[in-house]
Amino acid sequence: MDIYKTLIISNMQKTERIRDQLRLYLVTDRPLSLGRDIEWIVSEAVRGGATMVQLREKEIDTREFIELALRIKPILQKAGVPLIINDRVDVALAVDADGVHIGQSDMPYEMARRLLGSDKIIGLSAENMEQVLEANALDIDYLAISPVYSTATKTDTAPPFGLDGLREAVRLSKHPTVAIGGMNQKTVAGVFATGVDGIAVVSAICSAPDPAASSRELLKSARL
Ligand code: TZP
Ligand code: MG
Repeated sequence: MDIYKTLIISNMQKTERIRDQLRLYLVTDRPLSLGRDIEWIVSEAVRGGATMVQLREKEIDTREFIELALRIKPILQKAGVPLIINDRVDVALAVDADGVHIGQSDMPYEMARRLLGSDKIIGLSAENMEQVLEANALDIDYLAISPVYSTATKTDTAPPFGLDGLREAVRLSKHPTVAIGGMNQKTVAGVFATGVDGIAVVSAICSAPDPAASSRELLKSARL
């Protein structure tokens, strides 16, 4: 087989793998974890079926962030769940994470790709339909539609897409998609009915009394 065919097939395999991995995407949040360790939240979520994990740390030092990521990495490796670092390409490189998630005001996609290489996962947030379309020109691995619903977890967001907006974004995007903002037991069935590949969840897992059970319940409700 020629090299181009091989490359196209391996790209398609990566895309299909990421669609599966997006299904239940835990995004960590220290203040919302009710004093419990991030390691414990992550282990429990994975035990309950979480398929991807993003470490999102806005307050801690670089050193602490790296040490946390190095403690989380073996937990996820054992479970075959990718470790994604929010914003910090330097931290992702330092710990050899599986990828990064960047927002519209973080490092530009092309720079992140140049630093991380073609094998790593790079996810981007789109906050409006124009950004959904712009992302079609980029070789990102997934697109987060942000936010779908307004949420107390992050209040400085763009206006929410809502379900109709999410459905349109999924239709317009050529990338695997994940919905973020207000994903919980009540919203998950309607959200998956739009055709989105997954949900990115903060409070419904991090603040749940039993993060493993909550993860399991979310996946159960996601079954169409
Ligand atoms: N980005 C857009 S909304 C959001 C982030 C990080 C927070 C989502 O939190 P929750 O608790 O799942 O609604
Ligand atoms: Mg960011």
